[in-house]
Formats: sequence, structure tokens, C-alpha cells
Amino acid sequence: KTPNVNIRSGMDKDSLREDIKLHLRHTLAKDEYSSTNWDKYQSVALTIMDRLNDRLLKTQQHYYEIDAKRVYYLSMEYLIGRLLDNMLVNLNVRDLVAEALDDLDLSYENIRDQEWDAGLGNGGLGRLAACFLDSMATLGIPAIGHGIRYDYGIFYQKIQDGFQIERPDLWLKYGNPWDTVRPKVQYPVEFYGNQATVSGSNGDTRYAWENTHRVKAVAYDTPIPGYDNGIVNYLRLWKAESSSAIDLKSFNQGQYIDAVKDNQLEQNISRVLYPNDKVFVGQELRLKQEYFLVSASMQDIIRRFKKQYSDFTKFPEKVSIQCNDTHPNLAIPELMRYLLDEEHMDWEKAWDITVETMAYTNHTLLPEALEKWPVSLVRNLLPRHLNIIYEINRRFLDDVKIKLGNDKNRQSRMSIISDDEHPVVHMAHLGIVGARKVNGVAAMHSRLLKNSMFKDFDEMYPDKFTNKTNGITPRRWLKQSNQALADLISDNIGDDWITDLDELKKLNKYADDKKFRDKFADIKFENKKRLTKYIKEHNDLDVDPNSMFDIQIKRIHEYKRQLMAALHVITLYNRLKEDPDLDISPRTVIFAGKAAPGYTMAKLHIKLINSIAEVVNNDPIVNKKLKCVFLQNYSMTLAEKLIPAANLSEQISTAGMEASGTGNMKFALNGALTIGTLDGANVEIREEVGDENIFIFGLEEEEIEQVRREGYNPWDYYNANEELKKAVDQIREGFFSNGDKSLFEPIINALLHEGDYFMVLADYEAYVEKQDEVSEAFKDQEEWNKKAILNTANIGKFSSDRTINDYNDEIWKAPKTSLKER
Ligand code: DL6
Repeated sequence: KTPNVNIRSGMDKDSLREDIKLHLRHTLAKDEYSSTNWDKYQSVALTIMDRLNDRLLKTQQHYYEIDAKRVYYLSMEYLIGRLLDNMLVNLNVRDLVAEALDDLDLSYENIRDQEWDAGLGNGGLGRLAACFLDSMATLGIPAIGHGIRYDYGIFYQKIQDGFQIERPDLWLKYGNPWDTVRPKVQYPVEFYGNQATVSGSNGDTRYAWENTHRVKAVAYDTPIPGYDNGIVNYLRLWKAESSSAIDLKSFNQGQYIDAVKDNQLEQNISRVLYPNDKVFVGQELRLKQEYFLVSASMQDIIRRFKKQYSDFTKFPEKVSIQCNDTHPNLAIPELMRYLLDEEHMDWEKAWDITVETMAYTNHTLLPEALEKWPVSLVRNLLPRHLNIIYEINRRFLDDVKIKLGNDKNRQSRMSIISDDEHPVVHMAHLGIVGARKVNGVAAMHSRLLKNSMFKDFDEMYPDKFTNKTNGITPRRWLKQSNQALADLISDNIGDDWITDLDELKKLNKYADDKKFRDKFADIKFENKKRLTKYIKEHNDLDVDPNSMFDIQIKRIHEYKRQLMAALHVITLYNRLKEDPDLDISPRTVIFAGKAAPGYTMAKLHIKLINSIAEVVNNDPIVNKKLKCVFLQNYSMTLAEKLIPAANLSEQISTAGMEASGTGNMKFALNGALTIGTLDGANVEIREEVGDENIFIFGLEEEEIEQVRREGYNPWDYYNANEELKKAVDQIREGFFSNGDKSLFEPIINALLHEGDYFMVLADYEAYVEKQDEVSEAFKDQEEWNKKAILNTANIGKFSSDRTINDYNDEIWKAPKTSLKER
């Protein structure tokens, strides 16, 4: 018996331990004989939820009392990963919980590793949303994230015989201790039906949406604690449920399946995350998902607003809505619909409120990723919204004529709805017209948006476009995932860096301190040893932790050019075959990443990498100095193992194609040096860490454009470089496919016969030369470590706290608060 414990909210070891025991017995009905590690993990999670819920209620009451403006982040994806470690770090009780578990003879690591990733996102866009939630809570911004609670997150990737195989991700199989269902927070979401004309009370014409089909959206809330500030915001995810009662007649007639069939269809809306990160496909279910998110969230937002205010002109003063990409941009016509049809506002007033409230973030320049919905599909699913969009467009094009002159071509380019045979709704145009601010995610990306993709719009609205360079949360990406490095930093400069990442600049002076350097290097080495063990366990491969860990982890995509890194591995292999004594830095080249299930070429790249690995790793002449690894099922948890262990970070996209990248920031923060093109945020990373501490190569964006204009011929590059020619020929001749010349033929065709759109051959030589420089640099470990420290020291700009402050200062203007007990 332990007296003086505050079981449900105490932050001391005894309270934590007693609550864990209590949950095991009374919530989960298990004891020391029957409980598994999973049960123990659940008890720990529930113990932490007790504390989070307490703070969540206090925080929400506090926001209410100070009459705070709310920020709503709308996103189809939140790649939050595992939560236990994250919650403990932010509540600042990780050590205490580990000690409490130790009292119970349990290992914290074992318990932590029971958790399955919440993979509710594809990649950068979804992870960015998760980092933003962390920063908004840490800055004490009254924010709520809205999304969808998919039954299946991003698929589980298996590598079988070198090929990617997709398996469903059953992340909810054993329940989820981190969210609380709010059965009373549910809204009807309507689809289909028709627009009807109804007359308003004063004789004017009003419209209504009738004969709709309804689905229910039910709220599930996950607490989001700020770092050590008493604030707990939440992420509200919607799950679809049937709203139609079971058809009792069929039920009574014994047709059980028919009676429940429709319900199942409705639940399909939140069944699965679409696994494409870039390619836009116009499927009805996806449009349903987007509107489902928007409709439920808007009803929730409006309900909260109306609880406190009756005057809708105050809406933009009290509410900001940030759309993560175009996916939630239906929020614009949805808010209009509400104000017009339900609040009976006139168009101009409703429009002013809408534009003042909304903001939209663009995440890509790739044309295939821009959402365009066939008008026919929108008409069928959302007839009232389509008419509103037509009216928005009509008024907008009138304005274009007035502001920019009567240029038909320009009007057609800018139109929200295309005026061709198969008209589509251009969701980015809708976002630009209907939002007060539109931002890109890195300086270069935002410049390109203004100067090329949305040039017309920038002329029309000169103050609308802005840049918000992405960032990452230092809580998860350093304090949580690289604890030893975090401790070393705190021991030397204190721990203000956790919430003020520019503090890391104080490390600059330690780059010349041999003792600090050694400690920094020891930590990296330990992290590499841990990864070595993981590789042995999962790929049955021995790699040398003394070798350079050269890592490329991200979605597999042609523009990200994993293929170029693969060609480099082949080149090193060939060189070593020719001269086994070649004096190069031994390397372990590590890849991980998922390809969209329908992206055949990307999947073939995975197979190629695995085939190269097979040859390289089994060749005793080269495998002392070179290894190649593809780790299956890249996830947040795997990233947390890989990033702290990296020496070299591969950020080698074709210039002008990667909007920002955020992996690049995570690596540099953890003391990896970048090899990269001048693309996305790499440009700004170079500015921060200094040209001498980063390896930049390759064609720049304008040069790429120029080469394209002048006519790019990949054969010129192929013929001019012996090593390149040899590598390409080996792939073609079946050297990596047991003589099978057809397997990789599509890759060869893309490179040589279809114009090498991503300019792999054009950049190959510069890339290999830069890699040679990397290899030389790695030989001087003292210098290398110095550069690594300088990367960590100068990466503070890329904290998502800075990004969120930028959004808040310029766009949302919400208050910042703290509930830290003093
Ligand atoms: O802004 C987050 C992230 C960027 O860092 C990546 O550069 C960018 O590719 C990614 N975009 C997407 C969505 N693409 N579309 N649509 O994932 O956003």
C-alpha cells in the first residue's frame, strides 16, 4: 500500500505505478498471471490518458474563458505514428514512467514496442500535419485538428523476392487506447439529392439541398499535449457510421444480409486511406471522403462558434481554417452553402466571411497531383455545391475581366471550372479564389507558385501568396528519437532548445571541442550499432557500423530519383570489382520507402534496388566495402531508428520538383550531412548550415528548364560517360536479374527511349563526383564530425514551432497561452 498517491492525475512515480496496476486489474481485467505485454502497454497508455484528459479539460475550459480565437487544421492525413513515447516526452515523464515500470519488473522499451504505428498518412504532407499539431499545442495555440479515422492506414509493405507486396494495415485490430469516442458528437453528412428553389421570407429566391442520402460522422478525439506547458489540444477524427436504421422489414423476413448491407456501404467512407501521395485519381469514394471530412468539421466548427456568438460577421475574428492541400477545399463552398441557405445571408456578405476565414496550403508543383474533379461527379454527389462553385466562378471571372482586362485565354486558364468537353473543377483555383492566404512550403516552392504555376492569380491578388517554410518538431525528431544526443546537447547548452531550436546555435563553439566531438561521434556510433542489429534481424545481413551509413528514405517516386542512387551503387560495385583495394570509404547504402500500389515504375525501382543488393552483398570481393539494404515497411517507427543513425542524407530530387522535403531537416538535426540538389528546402538548409557543410550538386531549376527547352537528349550523357554507360548496360543486359533482359526494360526505356523526364542521366556525373567528395571527406572523421555538429547547430530555423509562429503571425492571429503550473 502506498499512501499519498494521486492515482488519476499525479505525475510522481508512485501515482503512475499505482494507476498502471489499477488499469491492468480494473479496466482490462488482467492480473500478473494473465496479462501480456500488450495489456501492460494498454495499462500504461490508459494511465497517461488519465493525465491527458485532466489537462485537456482544463485547457478547453481555459480557451473558452479567455474567449480565444480557434484555429482549425483540416487534413485528410495525420501521420502520427506511435504515441506513447511522444506523450511521455511532452508531459516530461518518460524517465518517471520507466522507473515506475522498473518497480514492476517491466522494461519500458518492451512496453513501448508493443504499439503499432498510427499510419494515417502517406508521407510528407501527413507527417507535416502531425508536427504542426505538436507545435500548435506547444505554443499554446487554441487549435483543433480535423481528419478521418481510417480503419486501415497506409498499407503494410512486405518485400517478397525483391518485390513490394501490399497488405492491409490493421492498426485498430486490438483497439486504440489513445482516442475517446464521443458518441454524442455526431453529425449527419449528406450526399446526392438535388438543389431546390425555395422562396425566402422577403420574397427573394433561396435554395435548399433536398432528397439527400445521409451518413453519420462520429467524433474520436486524441489528446495532443504541448511540451511541458500544461496545454492539451486534440485531434478530432471522424468515423463514418450508417445513419439509416436497419431495414426492419427485410430483417424480420430473415434477410439479414440485405438488411445490413447498406450500412456497410456507408461505413466504407472512412474505411481506408488512399495510398497515393502524388497522383490524383478522380474516384467517387475519395470525393466522398473529402466532403465527409469537410461537412462534419464545418458543422462542429459552427456549433462551437454558435455556442458563444450569434453574430456571424464575427466568424473570421473567432475562427481560422487552414486547408492542408486542396483536399479539404470543399470547405469553401460548404461554408458558403451554410451562410446562404441556413443563415440566409446575402452572397457578398457570405463571401467576405468565407474568404476572411479560409487559408490554403499548396504542397506540390507536380501537375498530376493537382486535384481536378469531373463536374459530372460533383453534380451527382454534391449538386448544391456545384451550383455554388459555378456562381463563385462566374463572379470571379467578372472580376478578372475588370482587373486584368478582357483576355479570353487568361480567363480560361484561371477558370475554376474548365470550359471544355469534359469540364472539371480545379480545386487549387477554388482554393486561391476562396482563401485569404495561399502558401507554399519552402521559399523556392512559393516563388515558383507565384512566378509560374499561379502567375495569373498572383497578378490578380498580389497580397495573397505567401511562403511558410516547413518545419519538424524537435520533440519527436530529437528529444524522443535520439535521446542520447538530446541529453548531450542539454548537458552543454541547457534544454531551452526543446522549445526554441535556435538555441542550438550555441553548439557552434563545440564543433572545435575535441571532447564534445568524441561524445557526439560515440552517440552516432551507438545509434548505428542499433540499426546494424535491426538490419541483421530483419534482412539477415551483416553491415559494418564503421562504414558510412548513406540513407535515402521517402516515398519511392521517379522525381525523388532513388534510381540515381541505385546507379551510384552499381558504379561503386564496378569500381571495386576492378580494383578491390580501391581506397574509398566503406559504405552501407540504405533505402526504405513505399511505392503507391498502382505506380508500376516505382515498384520496379524497388525490385531493382533489391536485385542490386543481392549481387553486391553476396560478392566477397566488394562486400567488405559496400553493402546495399532495402528495409521493408518504411514507417514513422522505422524513421525514428534510421535518422539518428545516418551519416549521409540523400535529398536528390530533380530541381524544381520537391516542394520542400522535411526528411532533409530531420537528418541534419540529427547530425547527418546532406548530399542534395538545390531543390525545395535544401536551398534554405544550405543557407543555414553553410556551403562547406553540405554537398550540393546537379542542375538547378532554371538549368533544367533550359535543357528541356533546348531539347534534352539522354543518349548524349549515356555515351559521354563510361561508368554510366556500363551501369545502364548491366541493367539492360540482365546482370542484376539473372540474365533476364525484360525485367528492367521499362526502366531502360524511360531513361533512354522516353526522354528521361527526371534527368537522371543528366545529373549522374555531377552526383557521382559529389559522392567521391563525400567519400574523401568521410575519411577525415574529425572534420566530418565537426561538419555534423555544425549541421545540428544551425538547423534551428526548421523547427515547426517557427513555421507555426509564421502561420499564426501572418494568417491566424490566434492567442498563445500556457497553463504551466509555476
Ligand atoms: O509540405 C509537406 C510535403 C513536402 O515536404 C514535400 O516536398 C511534398 O512533396 C509533399 N506533398 C505531398 C502532397 N502532394 N500532393 N498533393 O505529399 O508535402
